[in-house]
Amino acid sequence: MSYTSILFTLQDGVARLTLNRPDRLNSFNDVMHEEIRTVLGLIEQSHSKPSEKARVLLITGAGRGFCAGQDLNDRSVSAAGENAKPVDLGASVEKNYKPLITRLQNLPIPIICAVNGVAAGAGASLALAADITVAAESASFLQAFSKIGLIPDTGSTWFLTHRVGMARAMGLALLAEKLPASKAAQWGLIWDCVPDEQLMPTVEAMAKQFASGPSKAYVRTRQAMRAAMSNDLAQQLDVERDTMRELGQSYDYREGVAAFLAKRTPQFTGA
Ligand code: T3D
Repeated sequence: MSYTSILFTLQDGVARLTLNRPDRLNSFNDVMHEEIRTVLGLIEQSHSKPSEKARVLLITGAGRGFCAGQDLNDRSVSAAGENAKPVDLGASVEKNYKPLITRLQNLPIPIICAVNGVAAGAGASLALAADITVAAESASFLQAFSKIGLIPDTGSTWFLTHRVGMARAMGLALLAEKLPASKAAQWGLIWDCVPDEQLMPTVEAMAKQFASGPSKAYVRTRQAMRAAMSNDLAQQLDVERDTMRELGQSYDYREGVAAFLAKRTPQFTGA
């Protein structure tokens, strides 16, 4: 299948999605949203075909930016234009941005985001929606929304407050200053910041690890960690008990223990 706004491959369990509108810093337009929906569908369907099953999703951007959020050329209205019919941004969020994050969160595989350059607006939100976000040293995160009279969306109000606390989340949202990747890592907003030339080798090694790892344990880990954001300890201990009961029945658990005892590398299948 060929795409105009993204690149997509699925090989050896690794689904690679590259946002590909470099002249506009990979900002989102309707075509890009549609194409992303298509590939998320392919990833979801791949789970019914074990031979082509995606076991990790790696997202990055083409060119010097990661993603600059909504393409503002599609939002061009004169501030003074009395006759201009304003775009219903709520409808756009409902159609495009909300399902994007919901679907990513529900994918049954880990998601790695390689932030190769500036991540602004909904582009920053997309980067934060991954399970593991690694940024190049030259990259930055910008909650650009207040500069155009909006609030952080695409999950950013949630991701920011949960990851860096209210004081920093509020400062990022209201001041709309670029946060360098190194500071984002220091603050715990992302997993790591690496030298630019190390970005792709780092995430590719992680992707390989996930593609040959115990996939069921990964998906249950994502779910349990997210549940912990709203559960109390007693509820979370129940989540852990129930999940351990389930995973204790899995092939990968038996294989993991057998391999440990035999001092060999485990051959996980994701089953
Ligand atoms: O609308 C809805 O549906 C609701 C949902 C909204 C979600 C959102 O994401 S709202 C926020 C939208 N994004 C922004 O406000 C960010 C706008 N961009 C910037 O602030 C800056 O471009 C950056 C800080 C990201 C990067 O700055 P810099 O100096 O590195 O690059 P630049 O020169 O500004 O941009 C390079 C080119 O990309 C430039 O085009 P040109 O002059 O070379 O022809 C620029 O216009 C274009 N570009 C960058 N961001 C966007 C964009 N074009 C359209 N839309 C963009 N968002």
